[in-house]
Amino acid sequence: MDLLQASVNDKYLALARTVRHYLMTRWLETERRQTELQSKAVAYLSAEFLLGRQLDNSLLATDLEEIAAESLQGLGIELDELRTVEVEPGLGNGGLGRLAACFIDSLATLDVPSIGYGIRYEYGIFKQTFVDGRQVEQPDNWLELGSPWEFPHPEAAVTVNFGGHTEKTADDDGREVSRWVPGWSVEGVPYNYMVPGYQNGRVNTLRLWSARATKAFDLQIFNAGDYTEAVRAQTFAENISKVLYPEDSTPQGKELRLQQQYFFVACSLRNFIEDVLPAGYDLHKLPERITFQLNDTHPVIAIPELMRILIDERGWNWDEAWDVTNQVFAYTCHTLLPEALEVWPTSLLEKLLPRHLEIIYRINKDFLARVRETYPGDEMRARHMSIIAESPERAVRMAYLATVTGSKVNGVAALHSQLLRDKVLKDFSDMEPEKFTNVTNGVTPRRFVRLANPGLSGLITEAIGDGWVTDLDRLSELEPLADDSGFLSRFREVKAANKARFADVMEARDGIRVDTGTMVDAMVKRLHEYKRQMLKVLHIVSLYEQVKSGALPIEKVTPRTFVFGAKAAPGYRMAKEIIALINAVGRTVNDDPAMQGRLTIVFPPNYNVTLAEKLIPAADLSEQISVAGKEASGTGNMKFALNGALTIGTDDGANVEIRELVGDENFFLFGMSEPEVERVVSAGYEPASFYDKNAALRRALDLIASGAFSDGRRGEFEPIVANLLEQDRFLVLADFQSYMDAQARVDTAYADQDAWTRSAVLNVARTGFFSSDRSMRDYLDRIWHAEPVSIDVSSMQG
Ligand code: Z15
Repeated sequence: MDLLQASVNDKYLALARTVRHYLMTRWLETERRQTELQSKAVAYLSAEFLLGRQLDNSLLATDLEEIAAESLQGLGIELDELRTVEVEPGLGNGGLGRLAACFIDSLATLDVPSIGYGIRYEYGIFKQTFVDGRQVEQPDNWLELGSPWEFPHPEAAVTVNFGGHTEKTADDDGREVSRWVPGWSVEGVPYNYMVPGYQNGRVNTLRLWSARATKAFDLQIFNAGDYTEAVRAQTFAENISKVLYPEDSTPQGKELRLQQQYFFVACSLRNFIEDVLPAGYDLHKLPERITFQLNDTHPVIAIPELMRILIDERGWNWDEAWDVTNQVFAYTCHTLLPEALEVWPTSLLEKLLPRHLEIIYRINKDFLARVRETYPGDEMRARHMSIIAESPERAVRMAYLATVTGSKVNGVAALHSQLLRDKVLKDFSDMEPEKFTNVTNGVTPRRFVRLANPGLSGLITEAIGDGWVTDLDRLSELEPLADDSGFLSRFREVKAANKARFADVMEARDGIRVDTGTMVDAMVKRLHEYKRQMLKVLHIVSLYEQVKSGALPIEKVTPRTFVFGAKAAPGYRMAKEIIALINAVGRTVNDDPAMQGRLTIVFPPNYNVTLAEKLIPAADLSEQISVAGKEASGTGNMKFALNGALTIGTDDGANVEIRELVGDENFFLFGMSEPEVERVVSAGYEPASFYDKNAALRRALDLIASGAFSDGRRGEFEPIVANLLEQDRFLVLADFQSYMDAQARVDTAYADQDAWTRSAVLNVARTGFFSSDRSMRDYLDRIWHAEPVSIDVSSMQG
C-alpha cells in the first residue's frame, strides 16, 4: 500500500507502531534489570484503568514529538490529524479508574518497579448519546479499528477455575484438609501495555486479562461431536471479559461481575508467582518482593485466593499462609457511601468459589476470636465487626475482609481517611489504629498539564524551567509572578486561547457553539445524586427565573457558559432524569432571546478523558459541590486547580486540602460542613421547610414543576421535584442559599479580571502537592517500602 491509498487511521496505526517500536528496547531493558536485581515491586490490582489516548503520552515520554511531526510533515501528513482518530481505551467509569492510570504513569516516572493488573474489556464504558435530551447508551467497540498499543500473549495464558464443590480428605500426615474440585474453567490471555516513564528509559507493564475457552474444554465437547455446543461454550467463556460494568460507586451484585473479579485476580496472582518471580522462588519471602495494592474492594477476592494457593497448592499450614498473606496485601478504600460497600452473598460464593468461602469463614472465625479476646463480653461489637453480614442475607463484607487482612488501609484524602477512622471503619481503627493511614490522591502532571495545556506549560517553563513536569512542587516558584502584570496578561492570553481551542473542539465534535468571551463554568463528573448536579441546575434556573420575572436586569448577569459532562449508570433512574432536566433547561434557556446569550448551557454527550483534556484548560470555574462527607476525594478538582480554574466547593474530599493550600481568598467555599450535615440529618431534615422559607428556591422549583422546560408538560420532572421536597438525601435544598451567595461572590470576583487572574495563577502555584508523583511517594513511604531502580539509557538506540 502506498501513502496515497492510506487512510488517516492507517497512518495513525503506522505512527503508533513506530513509537512503540522505539519503546520496545526500553521495555526489554526494564524487564532485564528487574530480572537481574530482583527488587521489590508494586502490583496495582484494579478492575479499571481509564487510560485515555496513548499516542500523545507516548510521544511525550519518548520525547519524539518534534521528530515525528517533522518527518510526517515531510510526507505531507499533519500529526494533528493523526491524533484525532485515536479511540481512547475507556476501561473505567470515572475517578477510580482514572486514578489507577495516573498512578501507573507516576510509578514509571519515579522509576519504581511495578505492574498494573486488570481486565481487557472488549467493550469499555458505554458511549453516551442523547435522544430528545435523554441518555441512550451505545456499545463502546474500542478495538474495532485496531489496537496498536497492546501485545497479546496467548502462549502465556493461565487457567482459572470456577464452581464445583469441596471435599474433605487427609493430607500426607493424616490431617484433614479441604480440596476444591472445580466445575468449570476458563483461560486468561494476558495483553501487555507499555507504561513509559517520562523520559527516563523505564517502561513498566500494564497486564490486562482477556477470557477465552480452555483448550481441554473445547476438545472435550468437539470430540463429543457437539460442534455448536462447543462454540457456545467459547462464547460463554469470552463473556467474562466482554464488558465493563457501568456503575460507578454503586456496585451491582451480579454473578458475572464476581466472575470478572475472581478471573482477573486469579490470573494476576498466578502470573506474578509463576512467571514474574524466578522459578522455585520461596514464597515465604514473598513480602520482600511485592505488595498487592487492592484498588477498592473489587480485587479483594485475591486474599482467599492467595491463601488457597499457599495452603492447597503448596501444602502450607494456615498460620504460615496467613502470615505472608497479611504482609503482601494493602487496601485502598475510595468511598463513604454505605451503598457502595461491596458485599457478596455467601450463596453466590458457595456456587462460584466454594473453597474461597470456606477460607473466608476461617479468616472470620480467627478474627472474631481476636475481637472477643480484645473486648471480652462485647458480643455486639463482634457482630458488627464480623466479615459475614447476617441480614438482609448472609453475605461477605469485602471491605471488612480487606481491612482485617491488609497490612494497611488507606483513604484517599485527609477528610476521607479521618471519616473512615471515625465512622465507616471505626471499630477496626480502634482495634488496630496503626493500620490506618491517609494518602491523598493526585493526578499526573504529564497528561493533565503538560499535554492538555501546552500554552500554560510553555509559559511555566519559560518562567521557571521545565523541572516542574517531574517535580510539581516547583510550581511554587510561580508565586511571585502572581503580581507581575506582564505574566498575568500572558496567563490570560493562554486561557483565552484554550477557550478558543475548546470552542473549536465542541463545534467539530458536536456542532455546539461556545462563546469564548464568557466565563467557562464547568461541572464534569459522573452523574450521582451526592455530587449534586441538581444544585447547579437550581442555580441556573434561579438566575433564569429572576431575569424572566424582571427581578434581575439581564445586564447584571455575568455572561457564563455552563458546561456539563456526565454519564449516568444505565439503571440509575434519578440520574437519568437529571440528565434529561439539564438538557431541557439548556434547550429553553439557550433558545430564549431574552437571555441574549448571557447564560448558555452546553452538555456535550459522552464526556471522556479526551474531552476533559480540552475542557479543563479552558475553564474559569470548577464546580466541586458534593454534600460534605460524601465525595471521598475527587480528582477533577485537582486537575482544574492545576490549570488555573478557581473552585467553588464544599468542605469535602480533597477540596479541603485544595482550599488550605490556595488560601480562602482564592477559593469559593459554601455549604454545610460534614459535622453540620450530620447534625441536620440526625435532627430530622425537612427539605420542604427550605422550600417554604426561601422564595428564590421556591420559584426555581415551581418553574421546573410548571412545565416551563418541558413544553408545558407539568408531570415531566415531577420525580425530581418530589424527591427534593420529600427526601433530598443529599441536602440540596439546605445548601441552596449558601451556594447562591457563593456564586454571587464569584460574579463579583470575576468582574475584576486582574484580581481573578492573580487568584488563578496562585491556584497553579500552590497546588503542586496534587501531583500523583507525590501520592506515589506517600504510598512508597507509608505502605509499599519499595525502592526506585533506574534504567540506564546511555547504551540504547532509537
Ligand atoms: C469511584 O470512581 C470512586 C469511588 C468508588 O468507590 C468507586 Cl466504586 C468508583 C471515586 C470517588 O468517588 C472519588 O471521590 C475519588 O476521587 C476517586 O474514586 C479516586 O479515589
